[in-house]
Amino acid sequence: MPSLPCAELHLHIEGTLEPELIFTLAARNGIRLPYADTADLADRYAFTDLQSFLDLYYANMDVLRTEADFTDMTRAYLRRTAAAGVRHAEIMMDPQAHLARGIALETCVGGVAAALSTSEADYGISTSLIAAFLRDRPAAEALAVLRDLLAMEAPIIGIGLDSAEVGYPPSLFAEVYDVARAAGLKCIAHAGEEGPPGYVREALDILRVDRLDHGIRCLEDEALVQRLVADQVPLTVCPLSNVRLRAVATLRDHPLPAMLARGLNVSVNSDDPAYFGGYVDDNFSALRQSFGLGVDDLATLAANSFRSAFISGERRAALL
Ligand code: ES4
Ligand code: ZN
Repeated sequence: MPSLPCAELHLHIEGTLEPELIFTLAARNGIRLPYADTADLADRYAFTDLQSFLDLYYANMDVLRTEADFTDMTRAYLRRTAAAGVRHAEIMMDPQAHLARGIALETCVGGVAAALSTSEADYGISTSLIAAFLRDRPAAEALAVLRDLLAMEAPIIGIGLDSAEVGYPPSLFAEVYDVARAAGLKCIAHAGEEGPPGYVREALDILRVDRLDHGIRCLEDEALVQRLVADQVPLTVCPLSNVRLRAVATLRDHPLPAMLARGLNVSVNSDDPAYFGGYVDDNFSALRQSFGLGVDDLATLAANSFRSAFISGERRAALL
């Protein structure tokens, strides 16, 4: 089956670190890993919820030390996702996770941005960068990092909000989003992954997001669904992620077909492909297998990804 051309809008670059690259970077940086080999590491990818994944995700990032490490990770993702059919990617990174380990913003942002700056020439993929803030750390820290990113004129087009959701409602980050919006940045946030529909409402009403990551729990609130449909708010859905983190029991239980049927603006994305069983093409294959999605639904999902991307009309026309 040929890959479906699409845009990837929900992707954590640190979640693309494959076991092989983790071992390569550890060796390069003289780091001893607590795993015997890549198979031993991969055996630990049996997650029970979001936090059980995040613990491993943050631990494995420790192999990222130099600007070249960030560049190599990003280039590996671009190479793989080009084969998946991705023509445009809006890539999130977690600066605070690196700052907390003593890695400078210039190193982590500069390393990822270096790979993105030549993505079109190297891989035929247009790209942009989104700085995500960790909602389980203080909002004051997020605000300080945002101000640093603005001061250094980091090449970001927007901000996101990720990490442990329950107990950390969007409203905590109102000021961060106000500053970002005033600076001309797009506003995106994870909401309704593990958190309740009320968090989706807060992301809309208080953070005034342009796009929502996940949002699947919106279905528990009919009035909220109607609002999301009316406004065509983009929802970046990640089916294999939801299965691996047990937001849904099995892929057959995934609400994506129901969301499509309701007329929600949903796209298919890979989230943390190295951890969740695959890239965008793998997500589409699994959806085809579980639901037998027809060409109309697949075309809608691809079209939704392009119309929900933060790109010029000119670039969109070239992609369609
Ligand atoms: C994440 Cl799946 C997911 N949810 C929330 N935060 C994240 N960071 C990386 N992957
Ligand atoms: Zn995510």
